[in-house]
Amino acid sequence: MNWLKKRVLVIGAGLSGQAAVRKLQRLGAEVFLTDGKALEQLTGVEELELDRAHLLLGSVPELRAVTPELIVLSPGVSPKLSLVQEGISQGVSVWSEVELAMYDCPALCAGVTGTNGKTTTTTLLGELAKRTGLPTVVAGNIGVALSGQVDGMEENSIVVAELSSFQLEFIDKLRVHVAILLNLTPDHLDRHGSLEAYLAAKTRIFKNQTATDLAILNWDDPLVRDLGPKLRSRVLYFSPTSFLQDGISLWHDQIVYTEKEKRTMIPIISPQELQLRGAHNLENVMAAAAAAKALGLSWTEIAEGLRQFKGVEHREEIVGTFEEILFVNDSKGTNTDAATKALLAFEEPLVLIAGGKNKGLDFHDFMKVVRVKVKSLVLLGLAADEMEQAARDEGVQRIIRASTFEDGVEKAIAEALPGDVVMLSPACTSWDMFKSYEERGELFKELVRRHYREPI
Ligand code: UMA
Repeated sequence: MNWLKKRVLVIGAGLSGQAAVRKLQRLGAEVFLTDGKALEQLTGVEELELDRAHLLLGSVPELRAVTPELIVLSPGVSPKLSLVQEGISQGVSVWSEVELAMYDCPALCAGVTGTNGKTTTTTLLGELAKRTGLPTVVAGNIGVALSGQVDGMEENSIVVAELSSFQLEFIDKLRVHVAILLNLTPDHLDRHGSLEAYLAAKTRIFKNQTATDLAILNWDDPLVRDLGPKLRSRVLYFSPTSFLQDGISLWHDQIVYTEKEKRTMIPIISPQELQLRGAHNLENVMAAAAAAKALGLSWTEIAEGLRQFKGVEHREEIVGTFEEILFVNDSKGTNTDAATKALLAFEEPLVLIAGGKNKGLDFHDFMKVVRVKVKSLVLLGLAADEMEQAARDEGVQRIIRASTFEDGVEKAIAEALPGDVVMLSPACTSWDMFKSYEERGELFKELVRRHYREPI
């Protein structure tokens, strides 16, 4: 493609948009950037080398004011935007930022999509992929735009990409050599309109696969399982609940790889050896292991990587065991769904620290799980009253109120006995007390270590 002076309109000036602008400028294109926000509301845009004529901020420009040959769409921007619709109707190509990032990248691409577990699986697969010794980049929906990260990569390198439905909706030639689809439950329906449309966007991860590529599918998810026979690529299933004659599943408390035709069964690792907890994480582990094998690692190398993987920071992250009490930082559990999953991942008696700023969720269903799983509930933050009410309605017995975050951690420690788990999984955002869930999680870890006089 000849990029020189090609007129390209980038919509959205966040992480993806800014990375796309930089890449397009390197390619020699004439780049226009638009965003509904004004310059003062955006960060980083001033550092882009764009003059006023090419920065169209604060309102949606008319297509004819730009006459682009290509539109690059940030994932958070709806394609229903009139500008995009008009472009499509006039035959202008629309690419997502990941398409632009990868269109000239010869590296092997391993992509992860699904409704839940994407970040854990992508991070784990990234760690495993690094064990190949090949140059490896981990990026995408995980919080780092792919454009800019993959420049200069060669054939003998690996891109591990977390891909959202928004990003996949506008891929064109992007070939994902090893593609994982973890699961599909209704999500982002406001954007996609229906479950079918959401599924269609997710399955675009397989769009450009060939017979030599690999699709890794969840056997336990009927929507995902049914896709198998329809794909051009090789298919490998995984299942933590049913034994598979071909694929990755559980056999006598071992994660095993089986191949019926070759009559082989290879034990990979026992779930007990993993630091990740919970049934949902078994899915993530199986999928990442299957992909890592396709990237060239041996099962022994994969097992070693799995054993060492501590999880994603702030998501069911093991802080450590102090005086026989296990501390878990799940600060990323900012909604009731995520916090419920975290609670279900542990068998031990739990002391839960919850609360913060409510996202508008109802806490009653969550408190039903708390009643069964949690021995002491420590509540703090803006949502504490509302959470206490829901907890009382659902019959939660031991509820303790904390005045500050520090007070909450100390009260939780005081509640715990050897063999217990103390977990921060707030089911709320951090914005009443912190800038981000990361800051909240960091303070939790620091307070725990300080209490036990561990070096921080
Ligand atoms: N904007 C408009 N008009 C609109 C909508 C948005 O101008 O109609 C502008 C906003 O004013 C803002 C910019 O677009 O300035 C934001 O673009 P964006 O929402 O695409 O955000 P980015 O900063 O580019 O981040 C995106 C992903 N965000 C979304 O998909 C919403 C990030 O995923 C991703 O990490 C990043 O690209 C790098 O690849 C986040 C996410 O929440 C983590 N993803 C969703 C999820 O996981 O559920 C899909």
